[in-house]
Amino acid sequence: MEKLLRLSSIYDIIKKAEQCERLSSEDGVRLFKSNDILHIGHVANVIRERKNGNKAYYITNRHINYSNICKNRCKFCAFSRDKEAAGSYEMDMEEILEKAIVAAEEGATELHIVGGLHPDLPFDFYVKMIREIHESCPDMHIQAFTAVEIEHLSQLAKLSVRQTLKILKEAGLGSLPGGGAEVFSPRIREQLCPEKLSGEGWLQVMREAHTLGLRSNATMLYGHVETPEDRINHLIKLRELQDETGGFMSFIPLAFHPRNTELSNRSSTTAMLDLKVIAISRLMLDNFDHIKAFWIMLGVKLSQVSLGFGVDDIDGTVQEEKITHAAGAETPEALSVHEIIKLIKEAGREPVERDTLYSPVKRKQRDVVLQKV
Ligand code: V47
Ligand code: SF4
Repeated sequence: MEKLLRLSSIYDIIKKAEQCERLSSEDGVRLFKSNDILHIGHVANVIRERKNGNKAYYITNRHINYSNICKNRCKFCAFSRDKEAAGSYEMDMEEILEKAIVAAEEGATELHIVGGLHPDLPFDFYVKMIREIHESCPDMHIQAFTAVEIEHLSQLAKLSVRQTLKILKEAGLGSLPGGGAEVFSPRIREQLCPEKLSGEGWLQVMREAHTLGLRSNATMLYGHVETPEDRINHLIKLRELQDETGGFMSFIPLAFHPRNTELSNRSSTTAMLDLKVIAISRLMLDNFDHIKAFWIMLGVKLSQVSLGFGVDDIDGTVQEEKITHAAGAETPEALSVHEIIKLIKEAGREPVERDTLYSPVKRKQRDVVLQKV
């Protein structure tokens, strides 16, 4: 291996990463331009094992996409609809609460709640949603609203982002998911999602959340029109904010699904790109504890393989995710805990059920057997 590695054009970068030296943007771009996936993956795996040992995390969770009505028109999104358009929907409070209660009864520890930027639901609706779920399911962690939604809510409430976050936190919000980050490059945002909160705006919402004690995830949507340089700049911005706040829990690379979007002429990501993005993210984000494979987007099989390429978390049972499925994802709607455990064990890893904040969940054996999801 060492002999082969010496012949590799990225030998110096692999050695740097192995010695825990921080990689520069030039290093990152060179890694993307290399096809030496086995050496990149190997060193990402070394770092992953130093951070997480042999553990592979999963969570029992449920997604609630409360509405697909959105005033933005991101070109990569197949989920959103105008209010009057065919296929638009919004769940009422009763429906949302029922989904939350059923999820709690079925053993979920987390609800992942996101939706479009609805033009006329009032701020009170969102606060009430969090409060009522929190009151009905006090043990459930509510991870809700991307930074983009938070900014939208602050405009509805005519309050600062900080004040908006404080009110939501008091109502029971536990943490923020990592969506809406896309790629921070202003050039790409102008091209794909000009109405969306800017990259700097996204980072500022996360900064505010972290300083209020609300932790969050981070994402990057890749495989559309971005360049390796755009990806690396994105990762470096995340790394800088993490140095400042330490508030990010995990990073989730999101593979673009083109079907039913304005970019439907583009092809889906390849396994080579998916594994490179995962492994290079693990190497660049030296201050992130966790790299998560969202199996819904990555596919179940590649998610399993990714456990040897830098990933230590394969998300969870998910249930009823609509955003990727609207864009043609062929993955199932949900995986059972038993299926997730089998995937992890077959990859030679030790499955650990975690809660949102990465504490292990202890269940009685009987409860695991009875778990419906
Ligand atoms: O913000 C939209 C992306 C995100 C498409 O925090 C698309 O744990 C692929 O952020 N193809 C929402 N992606 C999902 C998300 C997420 C998912 C799982 C876990 C977590 C977490 C966060 O999905 C959006 C956008 O970046 N997206 N359209 C598409 N066609
Ligand atoms: Fe709206 Fe989010 Fe879809 Fe953009 S990605 S159109 S903000 S739902």
